[in-house]
Amino acid sequence: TIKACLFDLDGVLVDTAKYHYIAWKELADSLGFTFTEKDNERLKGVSRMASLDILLEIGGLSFDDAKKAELAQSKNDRYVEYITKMDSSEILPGALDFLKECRSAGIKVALGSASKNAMMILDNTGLTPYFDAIIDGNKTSAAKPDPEVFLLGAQALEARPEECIVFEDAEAGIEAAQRAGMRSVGIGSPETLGAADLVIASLEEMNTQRLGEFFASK
Ligand code: B16
Ligand code: MG
Repeated sequence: TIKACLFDLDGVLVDTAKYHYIAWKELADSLGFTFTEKDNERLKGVSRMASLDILLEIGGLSFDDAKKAELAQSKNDRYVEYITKMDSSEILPGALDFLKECRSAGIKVALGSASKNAMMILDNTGLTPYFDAIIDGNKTSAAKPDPEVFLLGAQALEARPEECIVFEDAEAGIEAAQRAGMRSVGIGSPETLGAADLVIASLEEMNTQRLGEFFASK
């Protein structure tokens, strides 16, 4: 049986990747190199400091830890300016209905995000009340593909890994789910998310009946 659904945030419930992109691009511009939307794909699901390392590698630059902390801070300040203005219109199609359905079907719901800004995004979009547990970048010490974020989610919901389904848009997130012993639904394209048990284009294609039917046969 399915007892819990664990959701990634960026790319699954909201599209904050575009704000991450603008903020990283502004940082790259200020450092004098180009950062493209394609480059930004490499940062999805990756923690803030690991993202900075990738960005600096693209720019061919290296800095000491103190300077890196300062750069990450300035990127985050810009990013927070954007997400402060988010509202419920930015919830991705199908996400709200599916969260509501999970709740009425008695399925527990947790967030499993790498973002340290997850709480602000959930509050601004009005999604906070739909979660029984919120595990974000402030509560974890290891980044995806480490399974920590999802194992903490399952623990908070008192569910066993085999009773959990993870919803993820990033390859590293699907790997994290697998390492946690959980089944997964990839949101995006089968080319990148082929390791997931099921891949759909968006949560618009999902409902609790389909979820139950698909995973009962697995
Ligand atoms: P922050 P998710 C991730 O969110 C983003 O996909 C990734 O691009 C970002 O670098 C990371 O959060 C950290 O975010 O700088 O706000 O702490 O997909 O795990 O919900
Ligand atoms: Mg994501």
